[in-house]
Amino acid sequence: MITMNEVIREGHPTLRKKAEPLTFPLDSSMTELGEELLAFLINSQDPEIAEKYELRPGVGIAAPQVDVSKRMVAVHVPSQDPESSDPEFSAILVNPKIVSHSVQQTCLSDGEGCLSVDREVPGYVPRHKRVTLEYYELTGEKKKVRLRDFPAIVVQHEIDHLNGVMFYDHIDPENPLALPDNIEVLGSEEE
Ligand code: SB7
Ligand code: NI
Repeated sequence: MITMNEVIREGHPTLRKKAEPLTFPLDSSMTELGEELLAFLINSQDPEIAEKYELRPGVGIAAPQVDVSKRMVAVHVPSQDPESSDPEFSAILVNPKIVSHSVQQTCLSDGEGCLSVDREVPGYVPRHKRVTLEYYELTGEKKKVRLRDFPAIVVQHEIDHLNGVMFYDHIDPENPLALPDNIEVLGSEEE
């Protein structure tokens, strides 16, 4: 089981490397890692399990964050509708790639955080509002999905990890709360 002990933190060189693409068929160690990354997210969002194992809640995690420099991430974004039990977007993404995106940008009103960053970093993180994402499932099946708003932001944060980019690299160092022209600010989750 993945816990916070397996999550590497800022300063670890793997977080600044470009991760390697995977080739199919995946070996079982990679299939298992994908499933473990998704299980971590689901566990981290369960208040009892999260408390018991001291997990920080997360909606995404990338393989480099557990020191595996491969192009794999898991995303588990719960539904905004508390009545619905199906997540808004939940997937293990292998070799994910944004093939097109909107000109329109968005950002979260509370900024972003990261499981690999044990401090609050204030500031807006501009992201594409809509993305078209191509990726492979663990089986090798190719998928193409369109995402917008929060799920699109999460996928951009995770793909950044595959390229050695941290969320705060996008924050304006002169004025962290300066908003680019025409950006839409998204109320994060509880709104
Ligand atoms: C806010 C949080 C995340 C993504 C986008 C906005 C995920 C945080 C967890 N991670 O560190 C995943 O890399
Ligand atoms: Ni992160």
